[in-house]
Amino acid sequence: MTINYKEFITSILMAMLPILANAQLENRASCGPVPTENQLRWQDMEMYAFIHYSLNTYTDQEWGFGNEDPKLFNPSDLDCRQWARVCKQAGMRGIIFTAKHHCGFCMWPSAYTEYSVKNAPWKQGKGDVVRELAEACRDEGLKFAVYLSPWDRNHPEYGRPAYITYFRNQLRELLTNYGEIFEVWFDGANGGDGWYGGANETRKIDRTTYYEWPETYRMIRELQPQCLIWNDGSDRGDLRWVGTEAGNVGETNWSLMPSKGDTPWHMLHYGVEEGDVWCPGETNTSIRPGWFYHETENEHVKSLSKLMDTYYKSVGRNSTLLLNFPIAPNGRIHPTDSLRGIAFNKMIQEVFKDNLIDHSAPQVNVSADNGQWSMVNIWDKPTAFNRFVAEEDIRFGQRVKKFALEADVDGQWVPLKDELVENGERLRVGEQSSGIGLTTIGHRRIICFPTVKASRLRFTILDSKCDPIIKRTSVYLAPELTADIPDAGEKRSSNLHYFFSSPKQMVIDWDTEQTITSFRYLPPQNSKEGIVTHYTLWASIDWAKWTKVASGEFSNIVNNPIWQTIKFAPVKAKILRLDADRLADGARMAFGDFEVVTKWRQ
Ligand code: FUL
Repeated sequence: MTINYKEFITSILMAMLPILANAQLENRASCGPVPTENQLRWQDMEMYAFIHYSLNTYTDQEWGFGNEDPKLFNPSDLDCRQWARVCKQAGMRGIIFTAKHHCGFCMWPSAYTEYSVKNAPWKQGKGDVVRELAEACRDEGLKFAVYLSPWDRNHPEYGRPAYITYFRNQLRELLTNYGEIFEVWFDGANGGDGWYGGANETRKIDRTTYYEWPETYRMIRELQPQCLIWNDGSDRGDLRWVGTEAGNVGETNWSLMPSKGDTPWHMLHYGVEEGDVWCPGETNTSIRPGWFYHETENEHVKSLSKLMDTYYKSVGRNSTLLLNFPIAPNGRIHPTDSLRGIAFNKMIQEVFKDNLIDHSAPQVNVSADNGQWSMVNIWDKPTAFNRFVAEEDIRFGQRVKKFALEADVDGQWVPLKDELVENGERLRVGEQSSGIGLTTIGHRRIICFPTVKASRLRFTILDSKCDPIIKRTSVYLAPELTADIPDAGEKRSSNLHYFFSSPKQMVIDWDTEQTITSFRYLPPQNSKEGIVTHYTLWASIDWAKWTKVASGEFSNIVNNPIWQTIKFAPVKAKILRLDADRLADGARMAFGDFEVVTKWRQ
C-alpha cells in the first residue's frame, strides 16, 4: 500500500501532545473492524488473575468426575481478602473465579442444585465463596468475573435441553447477585463421561448447537451490558482463546476473526488478518503446571524469567494475560505463588521505569525510493537498551502488518530481531518466518533483543493496511535475568527397560523386584497424536498374574500437556503395564517422557 506519511508523522508527533492528538484523531476513518468500548476497556486491563478452587483442591485432581463429596469442602482458613491482596500486589487488575468447574460443584449456594457450598461443612453450609471474593475484589479496587463451566459432570440432565435452562438460571444468579461482572468464561472442555446424577456414562453433545449461545448472550447483554464474553465454542464471543495454555500468543497477532465458522488452531493463535469482527486474544496460563493446587507442584511454581517471558509473549503481543493462582487446601494462595507473583509485578515496574526515548531527539524520515517512512531517535551518546515498545491507537483498527527495527552501532545500521520468536513460528498458514521484519503491533507490541549500545534507533513501517496510527513508542533497558529452571525440570532418572507390546500397551520391566509408589507420564509436547487420556496400570511379578494398580483419566492433558502423576499404595512389581484405554488422537500411544517412582527413592 502507499503510506500517507504526513498522517504518520502527525500521529507520532501528536503522541507527544496527547490532547491535540485526541481531538484530531476522532475525525479519522476507521480501517476494518474496530473494538467496542467494552473491548477497549478490557484491553487496558492488561493483566488479571484466574483463581481455580473447587472440590478438586481436596481430591488432588484437575477435573472432578462429578461425584466428589461436598463434605470435602471444609477449608480451615479460607481468606478471599488474602487472594485479592496478593493479586493486586501481583499487578492484576481483576479476578476471574471458577464459580463452577466441570465437576458441577457450585462455590455459591445456588438455588438450583444441592451440589454446592450449602451442603459443605465450611461455615455450616452458610458460606458463599463467590460473594466473599466479589466483596474482597471491590474493597481492593479489582474487577470481578466468573468462570461457569458449561460441561457439568454432576448434573443428571447434562446433554439434554433441561440442562440449558439450569445453566442459564445459574448464570442469571451470578449476573444479578454479585455486582458488576467484567467477563464470563465458558470453557469448551468436554471429555464426554461423567457421573450425571448417577448415570455414570458418556454423553456427547454437539457444541455448535447444544448450548444455544445466542440466547444466552442476549441474556448476558441485558443483565450486564459491560460484561465481555469469552467462549471457545462456535459462537463468537467478545474475546478468543489463543489455542494454548502455555502462556503465549503468536508473534503475529491480529485482533480479528471471521464472524462465522470453525476456528482452527492457527486462527486462535495468530488471529486472522482479513477477519470481519474484532475478537482479540486473551492468553491464559497458570503460575504452576496445573490449574488446581497440587502439593507435588510446590517446587514448580514458574520462575521470574518464565513469568517475564510469558508477559512479553502475551501483553507484549497485543493480548492480555490471564494468570492463574490456585488456592491451597487451607483456603489461601500458597506463599511461594504469592511471592513469585509480587516479584513478577516488581520486575515489570523495574523494566518499564525509564523510557529512554524521553532522552532522545525524534526525527521522521521518508525514503525517496519507496515512500517508506521511519522514525529515528537520536541520543547524544551511545545508549544501552534491549526493549522496544510500539502501540497503535486501536480505536481506529489494527493497521500495521510489518515493521523493522534497526540500531546504529558504531556507525552501522544493525537489524534488531525479536529474540522471543519461537523457531519456525508461522506468520500465516503455511508461511515461514523469514526472520526479517517484525509483524503486527496492535494495542502493544514489545520487542526483546540482546542489549545494544547505539546512538540511533530506526523504526520503519514496512507494510500497513491503512495509514498507521502509532500512539506511542518507547525504549528500555531491562535488567538481565538469570537462566530459568527448565520447564521439564521434574524429570528424575530411572533405571528400567521398556517396550510396546501393542500400539496401546507399554510394558516396563526390571531385573529385580521393586516397590513402586507412583507412575508419571509426560505426553508428547507438540502433537495430540498418541496422547493417552484414559489409562489402566497393571503390575506383575511373574508375567502371568496381573494386579490392577490404578485406572482413570489424565484430565485436561491435551490443552495442558504437563507431567501426570498416578499415585497408589506401594505395590511390589517386576513388571508394570500401562494400557492406553483412550487416546486423544491417532491409533498408537506416545509419550514425551515417563518415570516410575520406587520406594527407596522417596
Ligand atoms: C481448561 C479446563 O479444562 C481446565 O480445567 C482449566 O479450567 C482451564 C482454564 O481451561 O480447558
